[in-house]
Formats: sequence, C-alpha cells, structure tokens
Amino acid sequence: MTRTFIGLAAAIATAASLSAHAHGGHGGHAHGGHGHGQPHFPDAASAAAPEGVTVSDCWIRAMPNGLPSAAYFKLVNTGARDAVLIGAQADGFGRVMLHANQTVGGMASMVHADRVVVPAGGDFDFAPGGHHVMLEKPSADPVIGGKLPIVLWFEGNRAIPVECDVSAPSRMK
Ligand SMILES: [Cu+2]
Repeated sequence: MTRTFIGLAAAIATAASLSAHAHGGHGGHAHGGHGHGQPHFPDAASAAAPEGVTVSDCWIRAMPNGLPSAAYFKLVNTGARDAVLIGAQADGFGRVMLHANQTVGGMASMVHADRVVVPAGGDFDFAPGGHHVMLEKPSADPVIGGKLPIVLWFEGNRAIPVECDVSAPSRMK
C-alpha cells in the first residue's frame, strides 16, 4: 500500500509541477510538492575539489521580487574518474537545488536532478534551457552587477567553491 501511495503522490506532484511551469520559464514557478529534502553538506572549507575538475564562467540570472534565480556554469573533468555533482549551496537562499529542464508533450518543466555525471575526460555545461542550479527563497534580491559565491558538492565529500556574476534577467547565455 505504501508503494501505491507514493506513486499516486508523485503523479499528482508531476501534474502540479507541469501546470505551474507551463508558461513561466523561470519567472514565478512554484516547484510545489516534489518532496526532496535539502541535503546536508559538511563544511566546504574542509572539502577538497574532485581531482581534475574545474568550474568556469559561472553566472546567475537574477530574478526580482523574491523569485527563484538560476546559476549556470561549465564543468570540465580532466581527471581519470567520473565526477558526480550531487548538490549545491548558496548563502542567502532558503533552498538550492540542481534542476534539469525537460519537455513532455510540448510542455517545458523542470525536474530535480539528484546526480549529474561529469565524465572522466569530458565536460558538462549548466546552461539556459538545460541544467541549472535553482536558487530559491532569497533573503534579499541578488544585486545585478555583483558577485555571488556558490559551492558545488560532489560525491565523496568533494566541493568546489565558485564566484558567479550576477546578471540581469534579460541575459540569455
Ligand atoms: Cu529550476
């Protein structure tokens, strides 16, 4: 019975998510009801970066009025092992999640991405229309033209801190 209940709840959450996201892009979506808890990460200062992995060109499309903003960046892995991104942290936001965009039946929506693999010898872009770090529930609107630090967390208690340029909502790439 538990299994049936979870399936039903997930179906309802998916339907709610699809309708909430159908028209808004990143403006005003609700992300209601998918029930993923905020992971708890250790102290970033004590964590080493995953071997061979770098992050560059981080920028944030800053939304006003308490709306969620999105962070984009490029990941490169010159190491011998796959690196697996599992989450992110940013001070001043009540919830920070990895998101992927998807289109189902012609409707764009966003889903939580639990793990993003940056393959050994490969790369992975977080970019508009695709993956992004969703920065929700800001304590204050991000200041356009400023910098905002985020921390990317990888499997194995590995972390990379990165400074992101805070850009206007009109920036597309
Ligand atoms: Cu999102």
